[in-house]
Amino acid sequence: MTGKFIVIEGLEGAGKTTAINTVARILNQHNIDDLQFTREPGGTPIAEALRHIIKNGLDNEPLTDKAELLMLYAARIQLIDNVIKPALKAGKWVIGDRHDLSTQAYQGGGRQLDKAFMVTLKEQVLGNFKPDLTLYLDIDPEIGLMRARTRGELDRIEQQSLPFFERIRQCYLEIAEQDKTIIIIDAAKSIDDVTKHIEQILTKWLTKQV
Ligand code: T5A
Repeated sequence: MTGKFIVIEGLEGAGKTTAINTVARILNQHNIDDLQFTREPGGTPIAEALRHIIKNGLDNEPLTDKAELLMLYAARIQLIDNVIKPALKAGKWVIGDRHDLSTQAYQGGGRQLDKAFMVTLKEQVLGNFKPDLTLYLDIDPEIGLMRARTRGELDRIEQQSLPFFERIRQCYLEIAEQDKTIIIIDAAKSIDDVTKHIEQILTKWLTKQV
């Protein structure tokens, strides 16, 4: 039996780290213990090197929006082919900290890259590969960035303006409304309430998988 791919999505400071721990705990309670954790961009040596450039830049050379997009897909396909697909094939369940929905929201909505180019690129790189379930933690970017700031300095992307993050949120919501595999979680609520909502959603979803 192949495993399933569950992804946690959301703006910076939405609470993805806590949500990932909650998902893992619930899977364990359902005797699903063989878990593979991934993060994007990243998760393989090459993908982690690309992550470093995407988040921090390199030697003050301007990173163009298109180059950023291509690096994200290069990192993603390294991760899919070398980690995610082999894990799923071996029956592991994969819990992803971000996946392609981030690209649609950040590079499509935030950077406003050409839609036709993005559609073609996605089709060419990913084909029909997609998560079985995505939990999108919806947060007002002002609140999310405030939470993220408590962690320390903001990286290259986190330093963008508020309208950039508002466009990203809008894009996340628009895509989520059209895709039944994406569930919206109100991440402005307390950690306890968010955790309870995730428990509820995931438990219900798991009963449909067996
Ligand atoms: N990116 C990524 C793209 O542009 N395109 C892509 O295709 C991909 C894959 C990745 C960056 O790359 C961009 C997006 C990102 O800018 P990252 O570090 O993986 O960077 O992602 P971040 O979103 O930056 O990670 P964060 O750690 O900021 O977000 P989290 O994980 O959602 O936040 P978390 O869980 O650490 O929470 C932050 C703080 O808030 C508190 C936590 O305790 C923590 O202190 N918190 C709450 N406080 C109150 N109430 C709640 N409900 C709370 N939930 C958490």
